[in-house]
Parts: sequence; structure tokens; C-alpha cells
Amino acid sequence: MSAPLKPPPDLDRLCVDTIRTLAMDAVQAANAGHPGTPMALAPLAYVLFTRHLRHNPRQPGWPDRDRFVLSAGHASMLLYASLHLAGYDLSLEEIKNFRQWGSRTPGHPEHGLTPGVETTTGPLGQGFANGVGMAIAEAHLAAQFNRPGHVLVDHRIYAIVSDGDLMEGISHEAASLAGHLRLGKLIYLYDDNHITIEGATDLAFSEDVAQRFTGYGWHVQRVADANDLAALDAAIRAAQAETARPSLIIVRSHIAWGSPHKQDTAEAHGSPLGAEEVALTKAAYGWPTDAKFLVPDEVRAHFGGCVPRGEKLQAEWEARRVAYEKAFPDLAAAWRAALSAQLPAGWERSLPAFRPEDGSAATRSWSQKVINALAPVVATLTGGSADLAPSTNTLIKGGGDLEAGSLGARNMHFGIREHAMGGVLNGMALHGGVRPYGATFMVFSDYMRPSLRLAALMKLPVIVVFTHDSVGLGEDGPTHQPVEQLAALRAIPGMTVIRPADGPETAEAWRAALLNTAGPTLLVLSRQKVPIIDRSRFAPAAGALRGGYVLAEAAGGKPRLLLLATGSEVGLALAAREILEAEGTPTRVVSLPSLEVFARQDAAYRDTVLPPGVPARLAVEAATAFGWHRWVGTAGDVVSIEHFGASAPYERIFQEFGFTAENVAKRARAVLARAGGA
Ligand SMILES: Cc1ncc(C[n+]2csc(CCOP(=O)(O)OP(=O)(O)O)c2C)c(N)n1
Repeated sequence: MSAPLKPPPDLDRLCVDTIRTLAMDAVQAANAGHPGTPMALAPLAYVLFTRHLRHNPRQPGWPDRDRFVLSAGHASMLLYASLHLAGYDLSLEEIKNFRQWGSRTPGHPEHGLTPGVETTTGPLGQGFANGVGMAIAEAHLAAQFNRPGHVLVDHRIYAIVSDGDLMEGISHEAASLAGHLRLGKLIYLYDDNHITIEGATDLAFSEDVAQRFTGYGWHVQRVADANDLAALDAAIRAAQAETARPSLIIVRSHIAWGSPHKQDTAEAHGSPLGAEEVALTKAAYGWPTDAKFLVPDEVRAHFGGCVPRGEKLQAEWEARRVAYEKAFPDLAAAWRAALSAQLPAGWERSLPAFRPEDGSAATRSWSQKVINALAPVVATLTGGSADLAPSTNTLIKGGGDLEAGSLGARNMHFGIREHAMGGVLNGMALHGGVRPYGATFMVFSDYMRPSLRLAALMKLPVIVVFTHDSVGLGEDGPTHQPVEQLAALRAIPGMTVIRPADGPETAEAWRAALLNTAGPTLLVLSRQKVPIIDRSRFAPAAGALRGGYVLAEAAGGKPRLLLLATGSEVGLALAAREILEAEGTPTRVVSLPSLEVFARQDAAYRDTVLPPGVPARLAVEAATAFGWHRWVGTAGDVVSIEHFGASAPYERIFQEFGFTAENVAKRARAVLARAGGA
């Protein structure tokens, strides 16, 4: 293994101060940003990047690299300065363009934009959970693929977390899960600087963090002075040596360290220091006061050593990989396939073909069958539920329980920790090698929403199964009945929400979810049984892949009325169509399992499904109408729910809320009258 870079002592200080001054200068030039924390934490980044991180700046995608997460994303200049100096493809020009339009140095780190940025951070606590997900993925793959004498997967996950990260609930959930799973490769450095935005942390934060993490089963150490490189180094080494528990290193630091007037002030958190204070601080560092974005040659040379060190580390790993390929060709092929995120050839043949004779069932039950049909073929499919698997129907039969000691198993148990589940799924997807899915009741999507939003922002191929998708869940009542969640989830840019109507559409929904590698997919499934759609009479479910399709054509092929529906309400629309057709109204039923996918189709296709010349349109969905008006137009209407639900058997609820074939037909007649089509 390659030795860490060892500079003379004064060079250490020069390197650390270069990170500090780059951060100060960039924030000052942008006249926006957070200078204080990069100044305080520069020694941590320096020690990590030059001595501990097993990374190759020239190959940021090397699969066995250590991951580094800056969970305190507001301190982004700490990361950008470190990446620049370590030799990543991030020029000094980019540092000078911090926070500017089109730069690769945005206000908060964005994954996919800047090489070396492992995850998008900014919403505090998310990075913490992402790191846990990465560590789970690492341990899962290590358990699946490493063999005695042949270690293919062996890397650590480092993160810098702040007071804000530790205050946010998601980090509590994720820390508890990480301790439970004994993720020994996780090493978090906590910036204990006693400062947040409103002032000193003791305004709102007085718990004993060390005791809390000890209670979670973490290995906890303290470093009294962030500038003590030897102590930092020793603590990191001790954390590396601890393989049975995640590690927290509590580092006492001073925000805006060295700034004569701003050190230890909340002001230094989120405002530029000011030109005068920048000069005073540089003077205090013994830095040329008029130099801007200065990288001394010896610093450039020393940090530059990260590249040959990284290349050597990767070459050593490549040699191990070649030996592995020779010793275990089949496993090696499986590992390559997992990493490439390619689905195995012919996997779609495993999708079950459900028929009317299979009987009626809830879409969650059809989903269970699909998961278990796919699991043997799609070996990367790994996931679980937030303690609701018997209800979400998401267990992989024979997949084993992913637990400490059996981390290679496929059924995850997130516990009742929906938010951490969201962040962990994102971390697993970011890590790669697994296709993660989560599950819970649809109403609790609210508990995961910040992570779902980040999954969409990062375009992560995460799948979440949301069951109990409407008032149709019945007796549990309004606390458990989603009403506005469908609209809220559809509102997230880049999100794909699919609400299938029956077994065949559920199989198509899973097909679409697995094929969607450009963002998250949410499968919205019913608790109650749904009617069987007779596919010998109506269109095949394959149309679901286009988001919407003509399920039942109007008699004579010329509709005067369009009924639009999703999920469990499609059966209702078909029943209403029978009534309307019997009355002589040619009625087309359009199944729209995914409004987003449908919206992405070309206009020509959309117009064949929803002909512009037919203004009489009625949508039926047991949720708020928000978002439907685009599809029904000004002449159209929506049978919806604009209030919270109620506790009762679902048949009664549907009846009371107007979700009956008779009421849909009645509302349709009103639409026809208004649209002049009756
Ligand atoms: C979820 C979330 N809430 C609020 C914020 C706004 N915010 C950014 S930094 C910060 C306080 C940070 O304090 P700390 O974590 O101690 O960082 P430091 O001041 O030490 O840099 C807040 C409230 C945020 N980024 N994310």
C-alpha cells in the first residue's frame, strides 16, 4: 500500500492556510458564502485528503475509492479547495467563479457537476444519512463478492458533519441504524465549533453528543484542537482500526480560525469576512495580504502528490481485481454487471403475465409477485421497508435479512425511520452496485420528502413503493389516508410517480421503474383489492409504459366524453363508461398511471389519447384535483377529494365521497352539458 504523503511541519501549515485563504478569497469575490467553517476545518480536509483518503483524483469514479461526504454543504469551499489542490479536474478559475452562473463551484456541492463531489449536500442531515447508505452498500457488496485472499471491495466512508447535521432528526435515525448495523467503515468527523447561525449552540443544543453516539453503539473519540494535525491523524487511525462500530471523532474547532474580529462569531458562518478582515486574517497567518487565490508552489507540489499516490493505490487494486477475475470469473462477471447498473439480458421475460383468472387483488399484492419474480434475475435489487413489509408486500422471499453479520442479504429493515430510509437509499444509489428500493405507507412519504427531492435533484435511480395509496385504505382513517401526497410528489421536478390500475399495469410499473435510471420512481399502490380489467376486451397494459393510453375505446371509435383515471379508480371509470355508453354517450376510458411519463410523450401521441377536439373530460382520482386541470381543460372536471378522509370500511368511504360508478356518470353528464357535447 502507498504511504501517506509526509511534508515537513511548516509545509503542513502552509497547505492548511492555502485552503483557508482560497475559501476566504472565493467567498469574498462572490460576496456570498460561508468562509468561517472552511477556515476552521481546513486541517481536517488537509489530513484526510493527503493522508487518509484512498482516492485517485484522476479517476474519481474508481469503484473502490473511499467516499468523502461534506454533510455541512454550506462549507462547500472547503471541498472545492481540497479537490482543486488534490488534482481533481477543478481549475483555479472555477474557484474564482465560486457561486457564479455555469461554474462547477455552486453554492452547495452538487453531485454530477463537480468531479469528486460524492453527493449533493446543503439540506443539513442528508449527507449524514447518505454516508450511512454508502457504508451499507459497501458492506453489502463486500459480503457478496469478497473471498478469502481476494478482497475486491474494501473502502471507507468519511464525512464531515456539523452541529446542524447532528440536530436534524434524520441524522439521529441514520446514526441509530448505522450503530445497529455496526458499520465499521464509517468515519465521521464532527465539527464541534459551538456556533450556528443564530449564535452559540447552547441556545438550542445542550445534549451530550458523545454519550448519544456511544448509546447508538458508535466508537467515539475527541480531538481537543482542530489544528492539532497529529491528534487528528491519530484519531482517524484509531477509527480505522475500529472495524466493528462506526466512528465519530468530535473535533473542537473555532469558526473563522485566525480572524482577529470574526473568529468564534456566528457572523463568520454565512457572510464574507469583508476585504479588511480578509487582509487582517491573512496577516495573522503570515500570508501576503494583497495576494488573492494564492497557491504557493510548494503547496501545489505537495498536494499534487495525491495523484501519484492515488494512481498507485488504484494500480494495486487493479492487480487484485485481475487476480480476482482469474480466480472467480463468474463472480467477477456478476460484480461487473452490478457496477455497470445494466439489467441482465432478457430480464423482462421474468415479469409475470397476470390474467383475469388470477383473481382480484390489491396492487400491492401484484407488486409482491412482481418483486419475487424479478429478484432472482435482477440480483442487484436490494431493499426493504420502514417496518411495514407485511403491509407493503416488499419482502424478497429467501433474500435473508440484511443485518450486522449478514450484510450481504437482500431484505433491509430500516426500522421506523422513513427519513433515514430516504437518505440511505440515496447513499446506496450514489455508491453504486445495488439497485435500492424502500417502502412505506404513502402518507408517510411526507416523512421522506426532503430525501426524495434530493433523489430527483441528483437523478438517482431509487425506487420507493408507497402502498395504502388513498382513502381506499379504509378503517385507519384520515391520519393514514393520503389525499394531497400524490399531487405533492408529482410536483417534484424529475420525479416519476406511477399508480397502476391492476396486476398487468403493476408489472409494467415495475418494468418502467427498473428501466428508469435517470431519476427516482415511486410506485403508488392500493391496500384494497382492485377490479380485474379484462384485457381481452380492453387494451393491453403495455400502454402504461407511455404514462397513459386508451384503455377502453368509445363505441364507434369516436368519443364524445373522455374519462381519465389512475390506479384503483380505473375500474370505477370502466363501470361508469358502461352506464354512459348504455345511455348512448360514446365514452373513452384513458388509464393514466403516470402523468409525468405521459407528459414526456410527444404531442402527437398525447393527442391520440386525449384528442384536442373532445373537451368533455372527467378525471377520477381519490385524491386532490391539484394538477389535473392541465389534462381535463377548462371544460372538464375532476371527481376528487378536497378534504381529509374518514375512518370506515372503504366501500362506505368511496360511496360517501362520490367514488361510485353512478356518481361518476352523473358528474360526466354535467361535464357533457357544459362542454356542449351532450
Ligand atoms: C435542513 C436545513 N435547515 C436549515 C438550513 C440552513 N442552515 C444552513 S447552515 C445552518 C447552521 C449551521 O450551523 P452548523 O451546522 O453548526 O454549521 P457552522 O455554523 O458551524 O458552519 C443552517 C440553519 C439548512 N441548510 N438545512
